[in-house]
Amino acid sequence: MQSTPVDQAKEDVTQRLFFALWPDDALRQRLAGLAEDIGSRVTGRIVMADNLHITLVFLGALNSVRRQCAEEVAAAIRCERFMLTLDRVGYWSTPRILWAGSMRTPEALQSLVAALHAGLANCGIPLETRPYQPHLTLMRKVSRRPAAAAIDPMDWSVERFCLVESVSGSNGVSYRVVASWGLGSEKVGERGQFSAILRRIAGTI
Ligand code: 2AM
Repeated sequence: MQSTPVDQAKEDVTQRLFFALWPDDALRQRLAGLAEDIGSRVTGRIVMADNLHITLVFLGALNSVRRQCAEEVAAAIRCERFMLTLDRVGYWSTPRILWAGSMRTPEALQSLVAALHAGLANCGIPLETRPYQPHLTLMRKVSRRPAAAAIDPMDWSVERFCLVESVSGSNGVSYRVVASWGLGSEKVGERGQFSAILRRIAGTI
């Protein structure tokens, strides 16, 4: 079928998108408190509370066809829920960011990112090739490494992941969740119910 000028126009509209873990309000407030606390001792720009997140895969500008492909990949993911403990603050001098992260990356988090990468390979989206380093950016434009400071560990029970749009406005960039998918037992539960039905059918034969 030939594409019409309207189809063409739709394909040309792009959104800047990424897959992310999105903290709930309580965790978001704790993280914002941590950012403010560090921000009182370090020069830089504190990330506003509403924008705090952990990127899983950065996708960049996608047209509607590629976005649809990315969403289909996400919907097909079967990964476990996991607990992520944010227990350290780190600093990278090249992007000049200060971030919160974990001493231990859960295997399920690595699997989720690997599954997304594997699926997205069929969507024609150029992806990051560097090893995945989960981090939640707290401050940007930080000019020097701050003195090491211990933080109270924050346990994050991760049950969903999201597709997020990055929107540039007069007040800077803001992020908007455009879709999300459950992890673990929601889907395991569906499979579990299915197996139970199969067992019941098998029992009647
Ligand atoms: P950062 O927090 O370390 O800057 C939206 O831009 C999110 O995608 C941010 O969390 C950002 O990580 C991440 N990201 C990863 N690769 C990116 C890239 N090439 N350009 C912009 N953002 C990127």
